[in-house]
Amino acid sequence: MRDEFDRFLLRYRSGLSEIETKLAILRDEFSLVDGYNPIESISCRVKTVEGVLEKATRKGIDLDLDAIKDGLSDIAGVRVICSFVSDVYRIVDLLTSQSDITVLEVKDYIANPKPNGYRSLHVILEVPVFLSAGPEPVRVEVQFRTIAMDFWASLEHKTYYKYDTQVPQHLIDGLTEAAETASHLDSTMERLHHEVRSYRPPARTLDV
Ligand code: 0O2
Repeated sequence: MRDEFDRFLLRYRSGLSEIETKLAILRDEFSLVDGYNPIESISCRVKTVEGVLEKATRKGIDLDLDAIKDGLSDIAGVRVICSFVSDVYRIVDLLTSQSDITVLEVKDYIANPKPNGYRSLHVILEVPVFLSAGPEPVRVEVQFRTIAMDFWASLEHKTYYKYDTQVPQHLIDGLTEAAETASHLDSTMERLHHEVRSYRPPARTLDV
């Protein structure tokens, strides 16, 4: 069973490599052609066997590989951190319009934040992985966020982990307020960024 599970997870690791390569190519091209890199970082993880079994059990999914494959969308996860909200949408468009990518679901928590203030854009997609037996579609969850959204989500996650869901109300309120501040910061930074990018310095005259 363990061997079978390791083979099962290998597909997800391969799917992650495919997506990571696509994103790295976009990042490198932007850096070269535009002189500007819209992607701050890309991180990938495949859930552990224990993590997969725990989530499947929690969601009432049968513990067989076919049911797990159908029932869980985040066995393979990629997180893409962008500088600005407009970069998030630009990279999402460029990735999801590639001909070998099938988009299964988009959850836009930037346009529609969660009540606690969580903001990110999640895309669940399928990418083909070419194994010895032929191509196989592999499901990957890609989370896109800005630096400010990531800063907030990391602290919120740590808070819930530490208090084991019994988070005091003043911390919940503080986090919701901080989410508003982060959103405001994103808007301000985006505006400043556009102004700086469109600035053309006046032509210098030569003093002879
Ligand atoms: P981990 O450890 O990050 O993988 P799902 O539970 O995925 O089947 P759901 O809740 O509809 O279904 O999915 P959603 O809303 O797309 O959220 C999935 C992932 O988004 C979470 O994975 C988190 O990584 C992140 N996320 C969603 N909501 C929040 C939030 O309020 N705060 C923070 N910090 N992260 C959030 P996991 O499996 O919960 O955790």
